[in-house]
Amino acid sequence: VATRDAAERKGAAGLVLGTAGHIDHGKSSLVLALTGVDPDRLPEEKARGITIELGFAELDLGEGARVSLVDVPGHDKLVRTMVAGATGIDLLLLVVAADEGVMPQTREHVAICDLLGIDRCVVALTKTDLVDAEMIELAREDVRELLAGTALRDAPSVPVSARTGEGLDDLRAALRELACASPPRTARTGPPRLPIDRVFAMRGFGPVVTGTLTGGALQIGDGVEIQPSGRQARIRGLQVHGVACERAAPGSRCAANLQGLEIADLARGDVLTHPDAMRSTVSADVELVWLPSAPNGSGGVSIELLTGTAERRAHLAPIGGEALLPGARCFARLHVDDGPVPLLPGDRFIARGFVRGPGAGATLGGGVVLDVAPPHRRRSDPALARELRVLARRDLRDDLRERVRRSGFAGVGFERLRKETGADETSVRAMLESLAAAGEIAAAGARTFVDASAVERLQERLEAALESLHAAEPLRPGMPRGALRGQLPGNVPGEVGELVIARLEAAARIDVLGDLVRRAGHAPTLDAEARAATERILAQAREAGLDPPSPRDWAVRLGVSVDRLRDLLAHLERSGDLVRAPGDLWFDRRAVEALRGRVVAHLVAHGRIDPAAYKALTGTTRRTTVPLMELLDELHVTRRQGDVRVLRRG
Ligand SMILES: Nc1nc2c(ncn2[C@@H]2O[C@H](COP(=O)(O)OP(=O)(O)OP(=O)(O)O)[C@@H](O)[C@H]2O)c(=O)[nH]1
Ligand SMILES: [Mg+2]
Repeated sequence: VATRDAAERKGAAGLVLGTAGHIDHGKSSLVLALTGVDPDRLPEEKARGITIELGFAELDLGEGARVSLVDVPGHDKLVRTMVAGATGIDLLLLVVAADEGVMPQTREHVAICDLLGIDRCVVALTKTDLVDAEMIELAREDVRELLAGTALRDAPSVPVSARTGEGLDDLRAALRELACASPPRTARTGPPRLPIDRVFAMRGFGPVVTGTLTGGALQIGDGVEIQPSGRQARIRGLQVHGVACERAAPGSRCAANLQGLEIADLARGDVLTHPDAMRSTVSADVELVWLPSAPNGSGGVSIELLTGTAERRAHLAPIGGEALLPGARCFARLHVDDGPVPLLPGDRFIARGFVRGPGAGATLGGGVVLDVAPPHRRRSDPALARELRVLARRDLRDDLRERVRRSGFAGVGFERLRKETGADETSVRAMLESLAAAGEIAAAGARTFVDASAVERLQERLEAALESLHAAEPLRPGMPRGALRGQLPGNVPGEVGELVIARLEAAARIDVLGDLVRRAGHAPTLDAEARAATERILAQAREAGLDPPSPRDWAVRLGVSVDRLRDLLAHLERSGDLVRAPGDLWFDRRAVEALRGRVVAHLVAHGRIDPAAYKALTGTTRRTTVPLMELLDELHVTRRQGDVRVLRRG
């Protein structure tokens, strides 16, 4: 408990601040001056005087505000590492050396941060000890121009020197103000996601992974899954900024010691999450910003995809357009060439080319993921762009509404909706309930959801099917439930079919009688010919008494088909004039009732009746006596006991 409190006090539930800026502009020196921690810890970093790997420290901004600090490299060959660091940050510390002003990686880093949706920033105009006030103002103006077209345009700039310490308090104050005013940029709901930026072994304890945690919290003992491999492990230990803790909250720099995996099972770029929380994909629909400095990409462009801490070769192609136009914002389909990548809607990504350009280095664009399970539609299909406009609102209700709508007659399961949206279970459930209450979607069974207008179309289909049955065969009382469901399109699952029938019944559009379904109020009707036929059947049944002909013989006698006769017999059974017995026999109802009276009287007198006595009571042969004995059993008059029948109690 003590360690957990320590971790939470130390900004575990706080925000992540990241540096950015051109090589050698003093990012790491500033981190050291602010925190007392040198983020450049590798011997190679010391020897070359540059940052190579991401560095981490905890920054106390005073007045209880603490943030995690991620220091990135400025080298133009290490932009991928910069993106991996910037991906988890909430706030930006843009470092510009006052003696040099805006330089190529200042531009590229700013473009990347803008594409990542980072909109809270403080600019540190550093190395002020080397220049006069005029140079500081020139640098300030330079930065203002650079930020003008971005979401960072209102960032305050603070002159500072890491060497003399001048301006550090002002910088701290500006950062504190920013931290207190800012909501987190990365998700604090949904499944925990730790995009892994480092993997190493702890002797005797197995592998450790580090990253900036977003989404939900992680706890010691949690079962976890590595994406995209799907490998499972358990969290044996957790640290936030080097302090052991029970639980790491989203928005913290965290290290997790894993049980059940080898170092070789893990790599930078993987995502640690809860089991079954999300899946990886090789295609996604995205909202793309193509930088003004990027080339015209007609048909599609091969890119290097950077998302989270992952790097992939990929392909981007415009949706609903012919080309990726410089300066355009459009929808695009992303295809990952070398293996699935763990993504959720709302995730940001950077697209880089393979040559360095004058504007933002090799960075061509970037954007936000809208759909990690894109439908199989042509990119030119206008419906695709229409759906993406809805998903681009990034509103869970609209998102779920659209996913249920496009699932059509098939509907979509709860688990799939949860995984495709990346929202937590409670919110998804609540939102679906509210959509159902509003009549926009319908729940089929416990976990399938289908669009309300799709259900209506299916209702119409079934009503029409019943209508044409009644018109074609007025004698038929209805359609068996299974046959009726068979009238639905093949992709309609059973629970949706049942929902449609239940809705029609609730709306009193149909009557369900046992296994039979009919249009509400439909009564079998007889035409003149059928009426005449039934009258002849009834007369002959009365005459035959307990010895009626088989349906086959009867059909011949009446000169109708066996099917037709069966329809007529079934009709007379429903009307109560005939009684059907096992063995495909139809008896006159009154003859059966008379027999029942005789059998009961016999049993009252003798307690039991054997087959010979039964035959005497029916006055017929075995052909009809055995079915009649079974019929009275079925009617709960008698009960079989060995070779004899006895009276059923009650
Ligand atoms: N005079 C002066 N020199 C500084 C100041 N800040 C940093 N330096 C020097 O600038 C050089 C680069 O500093 P770093 O902090 O390593 O720069 P960086 O931005 O982290 O570099 P990369 O991480 O490689 O992109 C070092 O020699 C520092 O001593 C400052 O405020 N004044
Ligand atoms: Mg550095």
